[in-house]
Amino acid sequence: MKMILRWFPYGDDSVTLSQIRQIPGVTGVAACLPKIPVGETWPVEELRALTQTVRRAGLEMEVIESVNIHEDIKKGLPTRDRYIQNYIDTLGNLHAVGVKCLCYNFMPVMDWARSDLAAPLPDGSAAMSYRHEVVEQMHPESIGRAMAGKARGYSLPGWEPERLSAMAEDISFYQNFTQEQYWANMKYFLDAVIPAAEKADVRMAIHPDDPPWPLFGLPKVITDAERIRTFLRLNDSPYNGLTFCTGSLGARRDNDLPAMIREFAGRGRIHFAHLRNIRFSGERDFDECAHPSACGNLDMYEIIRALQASEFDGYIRPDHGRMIWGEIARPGYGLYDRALGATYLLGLWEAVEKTVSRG
Ligand code: CS2
Ligand code: MN
Repeated sequence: MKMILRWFPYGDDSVTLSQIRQIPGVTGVAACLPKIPVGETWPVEELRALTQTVRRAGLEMEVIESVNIHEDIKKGLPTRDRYIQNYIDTLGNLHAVGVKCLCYNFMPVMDWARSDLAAPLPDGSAAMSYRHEVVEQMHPESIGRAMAGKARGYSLPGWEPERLSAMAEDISFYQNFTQEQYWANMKYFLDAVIPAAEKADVRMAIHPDDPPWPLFGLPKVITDAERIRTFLRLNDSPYNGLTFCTGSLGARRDNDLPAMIREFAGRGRIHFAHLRNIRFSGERDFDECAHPSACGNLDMYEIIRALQASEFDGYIRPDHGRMIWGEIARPGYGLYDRALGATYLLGLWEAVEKTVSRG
């Protein structure tokens, strides 16, 4: 297992590589090239420069989060083949710089959604929160604009301005789309890309839908155990795997996270784990909270135990943290609370490991 942190290059992050290097036990980052338009090939020269920057700081860059998928691929338009070829070329370039794992998502139109990026918590910190009715009543474009307004000037991955402008049209495109059509487009993508991932030795790790239930009439895919089984069956290669995001999948109370980990990691299909905790405040409402089990509704001890029992050997990162101690940072991605989270998770990991090995 390797503990890493997400990091954004080119000054689009308040957190520096040297700060990350000083978090005990964190050995690398999940990075990205945020300026490449979605659908285009990631140039190998830029990837080389990025890897060198990360390595000079004493860290590894074995994980990329994310190479986003062009909407034409999700829609199944005839233009998709060109974008799929670019994706395949990107995989080759990732291999050339030593990347081992690629986190991506197949969510239509938008990535994650929240009703508030800085909701106050009782301890005086702030965290992202989700209130289903508030989100459903808003127009997606205005959610995007409201979120961007609270992003402290940093980019919001998955809510790029070009996506916002196409949002209304894209949402109406999917209104008469069946779930089967969406699976078929996904399979088309996987069958083309997974052989290239095998050749490049880059494990593909799809991120669950966040939140994991229908929103704005859009198809949803990675939401629960049954759908994940369907997804894994679309292409049986071990390179067709998962990013197991506890905060995303855990928002559905009927998802038994440790059982899902035992099933999917047991079959070698979890390559990356995003570990964060949430606190429920309604059936479809939750606040993000600090990582320890005691702070939220997810049992992090059982989650770590399930990962170890399944001989998970991938990457873990503490997912979103709260904004604490007056820090000003990209929502969810400050230094302090994620550093606390990494330390807590590493402590749990060590405790479980030693308890099991010593019987
Ligand atoms: C991230 C996602 O913020 C998050 O939870 O995990 O935005 C994630 O990076 C993408 O969905 C992966 O493509
Ligand atoms: Mn996540």
